[in-house]
Amino acid sequence: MGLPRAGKTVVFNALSRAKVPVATYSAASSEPNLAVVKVPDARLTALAEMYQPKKVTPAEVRYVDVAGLMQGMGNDSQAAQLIGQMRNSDELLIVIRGFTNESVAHPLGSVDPERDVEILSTELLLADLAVVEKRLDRLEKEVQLGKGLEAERKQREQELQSLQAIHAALADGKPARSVKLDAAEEKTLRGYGLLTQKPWLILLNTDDNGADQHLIGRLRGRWEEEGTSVVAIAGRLEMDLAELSPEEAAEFLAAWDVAELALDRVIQLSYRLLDLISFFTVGEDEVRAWTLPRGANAVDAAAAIHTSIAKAFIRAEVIRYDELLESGSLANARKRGLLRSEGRTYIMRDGDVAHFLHNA
Ligand SMILES: Nc1nc2c(ncn2[C@@H]2O[C@H](COP(=O)(O)OP(=O)(O)OP(=O)(O)O)[C@@H](O)[C@H]2O)c(=O)[nH]1
Ligand SMILES: [Mg+2]
Repeated sequence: MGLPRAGKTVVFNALSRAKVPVATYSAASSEPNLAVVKVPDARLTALAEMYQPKKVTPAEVRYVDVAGLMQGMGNDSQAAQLIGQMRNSDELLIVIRGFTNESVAHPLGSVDPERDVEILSTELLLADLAVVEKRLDRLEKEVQLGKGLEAERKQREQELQSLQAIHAALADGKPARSVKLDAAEEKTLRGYGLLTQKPWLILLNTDDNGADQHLIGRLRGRWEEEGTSVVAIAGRLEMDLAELSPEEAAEFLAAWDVAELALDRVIQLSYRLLDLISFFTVGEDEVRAWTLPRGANAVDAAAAIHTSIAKAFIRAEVIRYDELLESGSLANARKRGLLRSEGRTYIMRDGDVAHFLHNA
């Protein structure tokens, strides 16, 4: 998301290696563009080299490229549709215009990335405030009436308290995610899809010659905290490079004196901000990365592969991917005692290679 003509579609094309037409003029269509992007992962590549499997399956991130958000867009139907599309996401990738381009007018007349993040942040806070106030109104009445069973009343009171805390934060200009909630409260509130509860990746879309490091420093100072990251990408350059073969792209990078594309880092960052971990399964048929929320246990991991494996779970054989690489094979790792046998409650760690024994 971002202001009109910030280069959202350009960044989307770069990330997804897609070729959605880019408008020189604001042509905000209400149909979002969708792309599924494979997450680059050096660990998966190394495991694939070891196993030479028929198939390598990386983790995926789904990107949605939406229309521009205008300041004070208010309640018209286009704004409502846009906000709705954002509410359904797990994370917001906020594209900020950092490039100068005489032929593309900035909707506010000048290029000023710090101002633009403030404006967008305010719009997102206001959108959340509207949702929270509406819900608070109803909830307060319901709590007063005190209908229902004891458990229901308790739950409503709990929700009221959480919402009041979030309301106070929002009114104070702070995101909903700044309010610490326990897991149960967070789950209840997640249903509202609050935009300031989601992690944000603030992406400065720069000129071809890269980012002003002072500006990046100031943006990081102002915005970086748990659940928010700032990163720069030369959107148009990377979109053009993403269309070339790897060899041609390497030549270009050398000519432009650019060390590497930001693209892969952006994809990895957008994955990591969600507090997900990857575990791997290996074999001659397939080497694959699987995605889990941090804190998931061995049965959750089995369920990610198939519910029948989780149901018939006996135990998991687990090894860290670097230990497996060092050992050269699972058989060697077993001989060296590195292959651990773990039960249902084992908490999966990022980079585990797992094999599940089951009686399904
Ligand atoms: N020079 C330069 N121009 C860019 C860059 N990124 C985008 N543009 C130009 O800015 C214009 C708008 O880019 P889009 O990607 O369509 O912007 P958008 O945010 O998707 O715009 P809307 O969807 O209309 O809100 C296009 O003419 C792009 O070529 C960039 O990094 N450098
Ligand atoms: Mg666009």
